Amino acid sequence: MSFWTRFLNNKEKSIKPWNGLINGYRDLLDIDNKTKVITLCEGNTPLVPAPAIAQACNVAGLSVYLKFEGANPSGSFKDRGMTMAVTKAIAKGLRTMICASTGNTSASAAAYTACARANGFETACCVVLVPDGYIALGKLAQALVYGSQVIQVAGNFDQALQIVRQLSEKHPIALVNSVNPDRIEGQKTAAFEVCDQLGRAPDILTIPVGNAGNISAYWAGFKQYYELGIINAKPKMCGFQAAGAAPIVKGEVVENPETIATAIRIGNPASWQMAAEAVQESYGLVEAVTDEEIIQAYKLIHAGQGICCEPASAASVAGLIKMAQQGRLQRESTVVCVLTGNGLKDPQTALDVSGFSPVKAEASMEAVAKALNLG
Ligand code: AN7
Repeated sequence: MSFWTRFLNNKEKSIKPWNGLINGYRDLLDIDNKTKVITLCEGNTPLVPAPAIAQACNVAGLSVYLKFEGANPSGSFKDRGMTMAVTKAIAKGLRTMICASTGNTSASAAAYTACARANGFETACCVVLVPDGYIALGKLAQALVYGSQVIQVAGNFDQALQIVRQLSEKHPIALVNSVNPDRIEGQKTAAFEVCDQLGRAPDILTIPVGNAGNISAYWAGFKQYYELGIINAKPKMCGFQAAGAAPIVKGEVVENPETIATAIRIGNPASWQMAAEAVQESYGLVEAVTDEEIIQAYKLIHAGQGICCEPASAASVAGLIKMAQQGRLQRESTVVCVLTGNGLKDPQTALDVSGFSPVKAEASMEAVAKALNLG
């Protein structure tokens, strides 16, 4: 059989149809067949081998992979939880979504609400509360252009979350923060994908921790695959908070969290308890990385690996490198670092840290050659 005959045979095409994670993992999720699915075909994100990061760790036989969640429709892992949360809210008859956000949850909620409008729920609308002045510009732009109502609160994320919790108790509004269990249910599919892509579970998963929903969701996913016998070991869950916003590491609420990684600028994580259990049950850890370590990792992920992530995401790689430096990685182990969001959301940080300024030149070959010192 010729190559082309095989290629054109549907069974051997390497691109398989993908209709979003609810359709992709329906049997493993809490959803029935009658529910109308609100999806932007999220999930199925790349798991990219990262030799430059493995090299930076300098541990014999270490394999490092990056789970690139920035490839989701709104540019972050939040879409996994949001397809589920908005689908379920709409099915319950709710039409107003609300969330507090450091930027990605709001972008995602706004996108999926627009998707609901497109799919027959014309009255669906979304309200987002964000800390004034502390979200990346791209995320603010997304919430606005997807058509949500944006309220900039003169306070931090933790205060905004308290407000939306109170509002959703008093009014028929769907709270789509990760305190909504549907969010965790959708987000656990990232753990399924990691195992499906690797053909096994990694030995270690490193992940940034903010409100602590995602680390809890991954652990739920790994446990489910283990109980089903799809994997025969579970990874150690290693979570990393920014040093200026590290309540779980310190064991106390941080009243005024501060970090360059605004996505994880959270001082009182809602899923604190669940995250602590994930870490304990998996023999993992939660530790802090400094803004400087985050920026070093952010540069390595971009210039060294060719992958575009936001500063908060780089905490997972910064944490891995720290573990390596402390001699806490076993040889021959397999690590997955979760890159939670797309770097394009925060071009200001990219410009600030890149250390290069563009050179201006006249539009002629000679001028450009001169600028390049080509003689
Ligand atoms: C890129 O959008 O909390 O520990 O309001 O945007 O599950 O909170 C974002 C969190 C990591 C932390 N990386 O995840 C929000 C919000 C990125 C993020 C986290 C967030 P959780």
